[in-house]
Amino acid sequence: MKSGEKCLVIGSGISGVGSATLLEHIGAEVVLYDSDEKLTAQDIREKLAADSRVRCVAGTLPEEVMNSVETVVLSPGVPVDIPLVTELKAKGAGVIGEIELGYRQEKGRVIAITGTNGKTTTTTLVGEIMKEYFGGEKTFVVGNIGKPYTSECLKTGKDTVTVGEISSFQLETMIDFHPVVSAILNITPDHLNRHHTMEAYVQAKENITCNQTGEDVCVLNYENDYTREFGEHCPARVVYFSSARELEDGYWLKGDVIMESRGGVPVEVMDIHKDMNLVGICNVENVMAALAIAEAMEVPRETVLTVIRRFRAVEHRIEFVETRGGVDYYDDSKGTNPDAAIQGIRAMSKPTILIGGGYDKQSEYDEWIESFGGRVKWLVLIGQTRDKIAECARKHGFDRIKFADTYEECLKLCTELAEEGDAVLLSPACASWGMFPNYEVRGDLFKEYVRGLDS
Ligand code: UMA
Repeated sequence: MKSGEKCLVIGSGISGVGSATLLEHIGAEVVLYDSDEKLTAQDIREKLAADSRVRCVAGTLPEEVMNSVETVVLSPGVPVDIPLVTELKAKGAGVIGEIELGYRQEKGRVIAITGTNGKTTTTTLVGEIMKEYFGGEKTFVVGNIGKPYTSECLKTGKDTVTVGEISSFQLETMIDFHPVVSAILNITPDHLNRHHTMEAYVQAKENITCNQTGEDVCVLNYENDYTREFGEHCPARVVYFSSARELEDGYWLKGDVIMESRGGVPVEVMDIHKDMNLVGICNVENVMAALAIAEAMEVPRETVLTVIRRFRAVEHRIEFVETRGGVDYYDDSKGTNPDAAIQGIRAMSKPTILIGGGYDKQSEYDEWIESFGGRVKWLVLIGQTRDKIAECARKHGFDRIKFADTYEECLKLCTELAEEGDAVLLSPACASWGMFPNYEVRGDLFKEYVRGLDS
């Protein structure tokens, strides 16, 4: 990126603001653009520092900007194949994503974690491990987790470690991005409205290793067909983990104990009940991935175990909220696709009133409904997908379904339906968009409602 380079940042969310601010700092001539017709240039300007000289544009992009742009930086929510981007490319502009832009200023080592599910928990845990060993001021946790890379990258140095949660949206636009350790936790259908085909989604995930070599490490799940097969042609040295079988090399689960094998020699690492506070097999997999990543970063095992022992659930991920009137309430608002929501259901041990439905990502709900396995007492549906889910549930012989028009009505209905000894689980299998700005707001409102109930 040279000084004076004409850059266009598309999207004025947190990634766009981070990118525009970074680009201005490094001397580029920046336009921050948002296609949302409801925004004004002034709305965008207010998101930037008062002394920022970034030019803000909302609605339609002027022809003169279109013709002069040299580099386009896409926010993760901006699809790479929209007409605007195609046209800019045809005019000769280079297109990168926000993570790639951040990486170009990176001076230290990078750990990058992706996967359909588990990436926030694993990234948070790995971040805690790195902070414990390398120090809080030397560790940066960025990416899809909610902290734009571009807002942290200038603080990095030779001895820092950046831990990135990287989504498939962010992986579509990588060029130089090169983590020393990467992980693909699992790949199951998600975001197909954006990627169009499963092949394209898998390709985006695998892109996390696009610049890795045999000197780097890639941690993969042996129990997921896509990631296991990818291990056979992955450019990095592969370390597998498995929750279902013994591995000659890698991390695996033997009863309640996580084992590590090297050259067929197994050693006990930790007990999944005594040494961790997280529930569900998905979290055992996340912990195994974190163990493998930490090993690749040469963090002493005792330090890793100390952090795992004190680590608690990430907010909105099968998070226990309160017991009210003998009913346990769990917030799994992060269950934004069927596969994540299956993990939520599996973690329940009581009859469960389940809240489902939301934004339509063109997911299939069959496996989710099949995972109910007698645990779901009532399914309360909200949002755009409610009819599609109800139809799918009935097809699978499940008809204990209620509909709610508003979130408030839904929460009240759950409390009415729940009896002492039951659980209420918010794990919608859908994104929150359309009803809420994000899954955090959906989860926070749930928790606020529960905490306001009589105990
Ligand atoms: N916009 C345009 N043109 C478009 C599309 C969007 O101008 O064609 C504008 C919108 O009007 C809006 C802005 O872009 O003003 C939003 O940009 P964004 O959607 O990229 O949102 P950010 O606030 O920058 O947040 C993004 C990630 N959002 C998405 O991937 C949708 C955040 O992940 C991430 O935390 C953040 O960058 C920091 O890296 C959220 C997410 O939902 C949590 N991720 C998906 C998921 O986890 O399933 C992938």
